[in-house]
Amino acid sequence: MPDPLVPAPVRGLRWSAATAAFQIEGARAAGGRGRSIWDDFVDAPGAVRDGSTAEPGPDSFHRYLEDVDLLTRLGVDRYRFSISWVRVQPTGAGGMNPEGIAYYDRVVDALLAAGITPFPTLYHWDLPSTLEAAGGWLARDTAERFADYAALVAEALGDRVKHWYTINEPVSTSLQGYAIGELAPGRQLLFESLPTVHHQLLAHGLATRVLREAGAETIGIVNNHTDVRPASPSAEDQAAAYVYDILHNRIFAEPVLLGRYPDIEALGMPPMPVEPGDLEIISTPTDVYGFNFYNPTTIAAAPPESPIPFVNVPTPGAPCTGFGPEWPIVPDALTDVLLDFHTRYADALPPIVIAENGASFPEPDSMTGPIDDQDRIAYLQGHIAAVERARDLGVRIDEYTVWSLLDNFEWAEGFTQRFGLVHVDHATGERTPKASFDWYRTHIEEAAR
Ligand code: GBH
Repeated sequence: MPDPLVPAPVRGLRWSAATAAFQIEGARAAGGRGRSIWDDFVDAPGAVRDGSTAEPGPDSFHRYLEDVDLLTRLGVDRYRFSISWVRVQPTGAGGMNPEGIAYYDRVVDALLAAGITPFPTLYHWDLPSTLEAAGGWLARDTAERFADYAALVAEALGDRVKHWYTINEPVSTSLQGYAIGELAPGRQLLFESLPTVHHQLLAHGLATRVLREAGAETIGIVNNHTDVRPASPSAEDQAAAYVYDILHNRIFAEPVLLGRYPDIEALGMPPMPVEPGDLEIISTPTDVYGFNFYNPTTIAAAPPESPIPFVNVPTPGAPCTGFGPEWPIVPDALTDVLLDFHTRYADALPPIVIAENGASFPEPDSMTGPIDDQDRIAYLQGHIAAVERARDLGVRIDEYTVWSLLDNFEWAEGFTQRFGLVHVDHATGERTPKASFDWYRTHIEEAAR
């Protein structure tokens, strides 16, 4: 009999690397693909820092076999990529576009042949433009459309794909896409954007049910979490940090895990458009909880005339990534936020999968020699150690995923930020592993011993 007081030996983490469709595929006009809000965003002059349109970039629509080869060399167990809604269902309604789904058939088959488990995300920010014209995530109907899309994809790939993420970082879409307009669809609705939170979570819940019905083994949402720190012990800064924690972390985690929203009306925000039964749908049990982490956030009270009650300020004493002071590097913050989840949500929290973690640093556009990205190696090493510390303290974490396999299209930053383990020449598509690629490969190898 095993001694119940001695914990069973903990199996090691699974290892993965991530990308997303719009960031790597290019080929926006290929194979009957429709338009998404990101096509509209990149085609609007001045919206993207370097004026780039995500093409050609890594051009994974044509070069996916090179990606699979890189993943094989890296030795990862799994690959997190995303499916472009508008390749599969060009207007966000109606039947399947055969040429679009054929691309994902090829990707999935190549991964399986290489012994790598596909773990796709159904939605990584590329909403069909037709649905945006009908209200986008402000419209409840978009959640129903998403469930239909999930059913189409599950029917086509579900015989081979058993692990699914539903929606990536609804917080980024709501806060940056609809509240302040830094990301597509570029709206500036401030607190009027809150229905987009509810409709994305509803979409997640509806899709979870569809995928379960279709025989999925692993389903999870992917939320981006941050460790929120008040800039000072003053009551004002603490109150501002409390509001930010609710808006960034808790309104996305709690409906999914606990079946309820934090009380945002008490904070003077408009109520969520919840209809009877919604919270049961949103809290449909999932198998994993996808958790993205990049940096902690230091929050101060905003001046009284500001329309939002908080400001993001630099984190004292922390080195920064290529994004500058808005991306401080503090690995301990990841341990803290994981422990916080573990104690706060306890049994309601399924095993965590770290679905993204990584950093961009200034690197040349064209290669003149090997890229010795010691800064990225230190970042990854520090954060993987932070995950291991949280596991040692009892947090259930099954998987760690690096963002990103490839340098890719970093949204409004265009090609100016490089997150890859692999350098990509965005003019030629040429891929060259960096020192961090070899470091991660060796880390995976050694972890398996
Ligand atoms: C994740 O977002 C995303 O899931 C992934 O697609 C992305 O590439 C990765 O992290 C790195 O950013 O300067 O206006 O472009 C994390 C949240 C959202 C933070 C985009 C940086 C840049 C805003 N990120 N944001 S902008």
